[in-house]
Amino acid sequence: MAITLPQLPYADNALEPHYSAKTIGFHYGKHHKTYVDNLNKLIAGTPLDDKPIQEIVLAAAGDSSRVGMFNNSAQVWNHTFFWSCMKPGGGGKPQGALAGKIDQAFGGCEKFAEQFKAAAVGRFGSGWAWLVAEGGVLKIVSTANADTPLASKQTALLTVDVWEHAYYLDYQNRRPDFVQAFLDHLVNWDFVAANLAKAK
Ligand code: MN3
Repeated sequence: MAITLPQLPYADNALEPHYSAKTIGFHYGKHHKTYVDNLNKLIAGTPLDDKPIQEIVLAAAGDSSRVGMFNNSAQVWNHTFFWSCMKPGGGGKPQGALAGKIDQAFGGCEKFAEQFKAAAVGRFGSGWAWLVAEGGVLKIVSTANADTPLASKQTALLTVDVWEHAYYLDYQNRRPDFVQAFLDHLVNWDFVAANLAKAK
């Protein structure tokens, strides 16, 4: 069994009141865990069963015989990444080199926030909004369902999960309010800056 559910980087109630322990209980404890369990069934006894999660995602991406493996592995990777994109007392403004790159790409962090929110709110149905680096340039993209920038050779810097399971218990149908709270109170800019430092 190669893939395990990673530990959350904080206590399940640490993001309250913006993201409740109840939501974490279902989102991490049920949804994320189910992707891990499903993936382990799909890779058992195959050459991928001792491979790291990134390798499984890339091996399954674009392979029509491995759609289930792609969906479950990408969701495992996306969720693990998403938990680190938040921290207690997060939000505020990016600093240093990251702030410079954001200014360059979007014309300031307020403009970035507007465009990121528009991508998250405008994603029809289930999916994700991302800040990515590609060829040294920052971009905002959104992906449907399990799709991930990892499969598009983009370096993920930040993501927000906009599947209904990510926000419905706390925000019901108000996805824009969830994304605003994510930006104002939850984003872990130190994690984003560390991802940028590793980007090619
Ligand atoms: Mn989710």
